Amino acid sequence: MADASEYTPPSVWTWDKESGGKFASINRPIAGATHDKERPVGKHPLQLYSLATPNGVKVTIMLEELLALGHSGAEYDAWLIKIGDGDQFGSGFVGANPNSKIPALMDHSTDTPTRVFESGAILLYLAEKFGAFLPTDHAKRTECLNWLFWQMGSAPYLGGGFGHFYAYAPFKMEYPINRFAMETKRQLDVLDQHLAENQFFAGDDYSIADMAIWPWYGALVKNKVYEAAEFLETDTYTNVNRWTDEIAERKAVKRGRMVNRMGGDPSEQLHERHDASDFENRTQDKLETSE
Ligand SMILES: N[C@@H](CCC(=O)N[C@@H](CS)C(=O)NCC(=O)O)C(=O)O
Repeated sequence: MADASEYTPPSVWTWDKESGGKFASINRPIAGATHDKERPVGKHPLQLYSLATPNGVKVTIMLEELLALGHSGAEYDAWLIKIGDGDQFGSGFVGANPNSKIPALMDHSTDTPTRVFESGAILLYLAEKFGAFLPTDHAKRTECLNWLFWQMGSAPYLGGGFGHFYAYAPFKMEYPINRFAMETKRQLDVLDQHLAENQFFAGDDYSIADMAIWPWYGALVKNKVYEAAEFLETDTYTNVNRWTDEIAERKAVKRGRMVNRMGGDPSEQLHERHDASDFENRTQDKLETSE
């Protein structure tokens, strides 16, 4: 591949399947299904099709938080979508999310099943359905939504920008790494300054805004994504670290992180979740020793 500085764009872009980078094999310039595959449906009202990336974890944390509050209608089946294998391009998944990205939710408790895609829309849908983790006071609700939408708009600069060029691109390029490191540090400072004055993003109460932001920025400051904690000096964002630690201690967060997880400690990987008892009986360490 040519050095980045030598590239002159042609007059018409063409699809270079060998462009390199960690996710090159699943990137396509066209939408839609590549193969027929039915969407599995389990016994619960909510059917989640996902993987434990930061966007996936937002939703499993919310579902476990709702169940911890006693909302039995939030019982769910979580089906594994292996994005590295192209499961998101199966016809059933595309029916739930035409954008072919996890997470996607189907609510079978409505007259006809309701599809919900985009993690922020899923969090909002569940918060409204169960009347939880979204303030009812209009000003506080607005502040919660401010931060929810901040996350949806900002994280692509962290993941698709900084994370891609720092950790996944086939070679290191100073220009994009500088540009997105600058933006990522600016975002961390936005969060840090807000958390200096507030326990949580919407004020005193933990909400869907925290559930959206924590899997991305909490993971970044604790060096769980991109191995960039030293490079970005994430320990200097003391308020973000305080908030990250506090949320990590929640039981529902610990459970939510495990669902659809394919890597790390086998005792923290629950590939699919179809019953609350799966956390005790069906983590990978248990399945491997029973084989
Ligand atoms: N804005 C979307 C982003 C979802 C997203 O980027 N999902 C990634 C995993 S974190 C994915 O499914 N990638 C597969 C692909 O791009 O083909 C959301 O928040 O739901």
